[in-house]
Amino acid sequence: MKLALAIQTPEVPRLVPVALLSGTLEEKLAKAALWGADGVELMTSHPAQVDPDSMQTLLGQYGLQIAAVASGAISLALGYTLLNVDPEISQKARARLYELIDLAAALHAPLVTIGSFRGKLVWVGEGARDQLVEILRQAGVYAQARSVRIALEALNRYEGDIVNNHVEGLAFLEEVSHPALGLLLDTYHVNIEESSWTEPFQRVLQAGKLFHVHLGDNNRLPPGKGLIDFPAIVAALRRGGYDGFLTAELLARPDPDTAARETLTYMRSLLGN
Ligand code: LER
Ligand code: MN
Repeated sequence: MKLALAIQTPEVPRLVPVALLSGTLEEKLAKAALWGADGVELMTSHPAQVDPDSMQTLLGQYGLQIAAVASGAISLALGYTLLNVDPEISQKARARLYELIDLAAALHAPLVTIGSFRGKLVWVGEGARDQLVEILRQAGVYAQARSVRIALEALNRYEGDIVNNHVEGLAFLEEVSHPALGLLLDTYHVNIEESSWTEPFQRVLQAGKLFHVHLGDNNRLPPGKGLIDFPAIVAALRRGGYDGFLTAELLARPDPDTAARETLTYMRSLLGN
């Protein structure tokens, strides 16, 4: 298992509350490498503005991999969501999703993540679920042709109204029925919606659908600062053969650098590497 930090790219017009590390992009990457991360997860709002060549050069300079290209900054900073009351905004979000996939392909990143960027069923009403199924199936076809996968995040009930937990996630994936689609489990959301620390990870791994993991304690502080049983979760991931990334995506408290450092120190001690 590899450790990554979620960071926002320079063009995002406002601070993303769960993005880590301070400074310029290069300073962020230097700190990530210095403090022992294997990679970064890029939160971008304008994927077409990110130059993949200079990004790859910088990453290579610091020996970092890309864990994922994330969509959260698009909904947060621009209000674009795949499901939206305004069909024009939905269309813009869809175009952005294809740009995220293009960027992931250009960077050889394994996946694109979709959390709050999906929007809400309640905003659209009748037909919304089928609409999302169709959007994701078509995006899956586009992604697969570019060797990119899409990880749909199980989001807590206060942030989403479709796929709140792993059972709903696996059922939704059956509807989408495309191999490029899988699940992202975020320990912060698991804490709110699930009844076991280990079962969600075990079940999704058994289904071959655990594409990605986000880390944050129950209070969204670094792992080890709250109540979540991270040793049990890491053991379950190990037993299930998970060899992907664990990305820290948590509140920048007391500041974005300390939160990143504390996460890496604690998680390295758990992983024993
Ligand atoms: C938001 O709570 C979250 O976990 C992100 O990964 C999705 O936008
Ligand atoms: Mn998350």
